[in-house]
Amino acid sequence: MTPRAGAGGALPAMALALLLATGPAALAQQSGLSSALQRERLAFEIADTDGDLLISRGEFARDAAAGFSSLDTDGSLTLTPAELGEHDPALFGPVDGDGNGELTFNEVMTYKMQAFEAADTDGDGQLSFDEMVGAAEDQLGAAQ
Ligand SMILES: [Ca+2]
Ligand SMILES: [Ca+2]
Ligand SMILES: [Ca+2]
Repeated sequence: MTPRAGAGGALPAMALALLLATGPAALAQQSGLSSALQRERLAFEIADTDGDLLISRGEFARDAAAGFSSLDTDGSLTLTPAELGEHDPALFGPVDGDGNGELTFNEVMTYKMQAFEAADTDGDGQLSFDEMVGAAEDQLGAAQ
């Protein structure tokens, strides 16, 4: 359907992992934990557009949508495996609700908002940095 490599250059192999990670964070996979934490902090601050040190559902959804569009290079509102680059099929499957091998915007957002609820351990409808880091660590642990 589309050329294999978009003109936008190669996305990191972990693009899907990043998109599907609980928070805007979860850059933790490639580097040591301390610098990963710094990057999570940065990602958190980017997502926290009103600067109240909490990620609301709206902020989370906006961040997820931005992540989706940055990956959806042909603007089809679906993510194909080619657009995702190298990725772990184990991450792809749970998100691909209808199992057709492509991720729609709705599939991704449904998955992301479930992740939000799971990460919101105190149930206040917002993610603190700690909640986000905790969820990212759970996810990394589960992915090992
Ligand atoms: Ca906020
Ligand atoms: Ca699908
Ligand atoms: Ca919370």
